[in-house]
Amino acid sequence: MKFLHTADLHLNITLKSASFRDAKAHENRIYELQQSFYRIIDAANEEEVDALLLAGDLFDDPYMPLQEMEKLFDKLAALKCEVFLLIGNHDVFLQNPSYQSLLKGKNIHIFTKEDYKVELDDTLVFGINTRDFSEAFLQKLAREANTEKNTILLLHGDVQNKQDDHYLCDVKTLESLPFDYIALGHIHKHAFLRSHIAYSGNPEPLDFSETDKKGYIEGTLENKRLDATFVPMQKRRFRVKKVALSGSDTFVDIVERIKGEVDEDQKRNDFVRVELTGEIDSAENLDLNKLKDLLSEEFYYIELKDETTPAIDLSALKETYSDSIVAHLIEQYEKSPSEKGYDSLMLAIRALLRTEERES
Ligand SMILES: [Mn+2]
Repeated sequence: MKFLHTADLHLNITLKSASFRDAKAHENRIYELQQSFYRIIDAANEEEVDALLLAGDLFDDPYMPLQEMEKLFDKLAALKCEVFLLIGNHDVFLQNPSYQSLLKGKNIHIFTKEDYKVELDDTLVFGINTRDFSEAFLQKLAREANTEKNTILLLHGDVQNKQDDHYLCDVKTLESLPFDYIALGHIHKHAFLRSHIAYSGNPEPLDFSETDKKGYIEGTLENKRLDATFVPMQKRRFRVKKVALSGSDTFVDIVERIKGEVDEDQKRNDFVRVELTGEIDSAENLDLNKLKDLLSEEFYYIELKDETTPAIDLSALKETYSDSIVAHLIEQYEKSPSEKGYDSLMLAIRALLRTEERES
């Protein structure tokens, strides 16, 4: 049997305003996230998979407009394959029986505590919703998975970090169970924790904390032998670039430096955050609004973060702190200037100035 595994689409999510200051960009992104789900549905059709595994958090809010649900249901019901819909921590509203009856169709399966197993020809598909998880329940399913048939288990939660609010159990426990493939959801970064235990991650990133490659997992399971691979598919990536400025950079220099740091393709398609570092002489050269306006003509999305530090004017300092250790250090440096010497001089001066600030 052939399957496609995806999770964490968070349809209808309100994206954090920090990443989307622009309302239009935000709206467009919500639309793109929906489109990514439809592209996955298309992929399931084109690849002629037998099962589409949705490992939780397909939705985001506790509510979902009925019309959208119906549209989505129609898409899923039109698929030629079986659809397995696990209820993650974000789509708890699916626990509501009226939603379930709306979504359940002949090819759409929602797991419950009682209906935790679906039998396809040569495969058993098991699922435990986030809210229903317990190790005892897991062991119960594991006993039923001791069979000649192929076995798949869907789970949604963390299996690596005990601090997570939705921690389930550790990977070693999962590894000890007789499932041939464990399809995980919840962690957005895709990862094969073992050759047969994997987070698919989400197919489109949500913000700047998700800079990794996105896609879904496609696999086949024949006579309990698994062959699974990650398939990249995302439309846009989030990219964080660091640009180090130096004291003498003019406004035009800074614009050119930023442009030079980003590929043409990335400018047109990606969400780019530029973190400006280094020392600058004059804050006037770093008018972020003016910079952003100018760059926005070439970038699909750009945001700037100022992490520069003001340059220190050595001769002015020497005068202010004449006959002090600061002046002495500067004079020592000026006798034999070097790049390394300059760095340690700056460290020393900043430390001294901070001490003085605290004392005054
Ligand atoms: Mn989750």
